[in-house]
Amino acid sequence: MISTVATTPFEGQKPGTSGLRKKVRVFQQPNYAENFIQSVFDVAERPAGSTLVIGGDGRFHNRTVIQQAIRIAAANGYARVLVGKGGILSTPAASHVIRKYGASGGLILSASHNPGGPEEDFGIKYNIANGGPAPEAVTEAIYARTQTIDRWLMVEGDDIDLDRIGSSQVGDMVAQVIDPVADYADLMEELFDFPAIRATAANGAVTTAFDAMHAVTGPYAHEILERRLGFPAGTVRNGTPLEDFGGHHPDPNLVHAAELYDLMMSSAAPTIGAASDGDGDRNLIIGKSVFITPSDSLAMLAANAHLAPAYAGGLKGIARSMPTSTAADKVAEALGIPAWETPTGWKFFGTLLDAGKATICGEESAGTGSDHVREKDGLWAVLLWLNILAVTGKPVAKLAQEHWARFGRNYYARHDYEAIETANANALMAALEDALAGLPGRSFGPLTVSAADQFAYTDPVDGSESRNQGVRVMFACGSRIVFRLSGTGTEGATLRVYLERYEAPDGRLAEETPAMLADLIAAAEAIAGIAAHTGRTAPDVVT
Ligand code: G16
Repeated sequence: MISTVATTPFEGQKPGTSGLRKKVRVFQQPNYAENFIQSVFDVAERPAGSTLVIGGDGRFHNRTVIQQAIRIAAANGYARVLVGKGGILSTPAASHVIRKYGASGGLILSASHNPGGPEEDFGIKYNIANGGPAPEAVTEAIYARTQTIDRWLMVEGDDIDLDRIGSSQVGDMVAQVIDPVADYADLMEELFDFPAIRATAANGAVTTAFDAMHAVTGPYAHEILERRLGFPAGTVRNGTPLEDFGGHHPDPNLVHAAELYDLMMSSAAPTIGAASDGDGDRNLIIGKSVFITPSDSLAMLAANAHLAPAYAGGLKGIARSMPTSTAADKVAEALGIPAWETPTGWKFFGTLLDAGKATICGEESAGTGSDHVREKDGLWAVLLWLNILAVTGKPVAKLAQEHWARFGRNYYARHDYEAIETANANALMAALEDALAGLPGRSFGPLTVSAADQFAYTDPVDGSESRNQGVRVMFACGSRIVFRLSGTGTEGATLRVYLERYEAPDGRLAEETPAMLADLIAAAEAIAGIAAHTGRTAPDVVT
């Protein structure tokens, strides 16, 4: 039986960089999740008889919202939902399942790298039929609907058993619980040279440590790295998904994956260390004694992708988000393929991938992926690295040195100032915008500004426009500072300052990053008045 539940709109159900992210207690309010899910169904393109995919990263509140979503989907005319066993589907696996089974879309329940637990974060993201995050036109329509919603629909009935693979009936809809790992693992086996990787795992030529951070990639990594590729048991660390990620912050960076970093800098380091985040779309890559920045990883993967079977025919193009370093552009130039620069947010890559304009995409925020799905993919990046290591027989540090000697090196860091007062952050950005016109020609220490603007983007495929995507300050020497406010936080505002300095192949390629960026750090403070606006004299996180 279908019930209609009267409701009133909530303020602020506006999807950010990647879906709606709020504290769990916000989502626990009666009607809060229901309003948002119903708004999605009210605006989503979903022909009669559609299939919906539902899965999440296993964080606290995941199972509750999945049961709600199933009841609401059944009342809204879906013919079938596919749900990952235990409510689990990594974000890239969900993207694959949407594509493989021809679903009209999917709900991904995750707050990604944000902490989990009753006092922490939750999120809901809608992906469209291509498997990728809904583009801005759709998220804006969803938001508009949340502001006028007056009812949501549900089929009454018991919860379905999320822990048993099989089908059950919810009203007229079939709810099918699927193995969350199998389809994804099969896809990875198609893309990469598993026999070559397996051989290096068997003879010990390549060793690896993968930190799943008690998040969603544990089951995927156990299956792929240990069972299918034969790396020894124990290769996957923190491999059991926990609702609160063991109390940790499931963000694969040098701060939150410090244990892995320490291992990789020690004499006991394996060939490669890697980690992924809450929902499995981000990656961290550290070679023995060498951290590879996400921007460099994108460039190095693109330069060597032809060594993996899926990319042996070459790449169609490389796309990166604007704040990501320009290292990948140099690779695109050498390969004679286009380089695309998009706003922050994986959703902006979807049109380029669908149109065959790009094969590999990446972001400074630890995301890399390809046209195999429409999300960034943490384990994909790790497997492509393993494939490259297996085929070349070279250690990560050597690959990096050779890359920089050929393309030059983009020293890079991101400084985050977290949970600052929203009003102060907005004032900082407004002052920066006001100052833009007067910046060209001014010098800050040895750096002279050559151009400064607010990044705007016109999608080359569908012509849609996105403005105010971050302030760029470019210097005559080729260095760059970008300022923008994060769109994924749940507390106050987070200011991100992205610093980049390029050294040509005949330049200083083997220096320490902080020293190389010192002048840019000082210039960022002088230009933006970070301390004056925020009261902070140092970033909370440096990645
Ligand atoms: C999301 C988006 C990414 C983006 C990142 C950081 O990642 O999918 O495209 O780069 O947020 O965004 P912001 O700088 O606005 O916080 P994830 O892994 O959180 O879904």
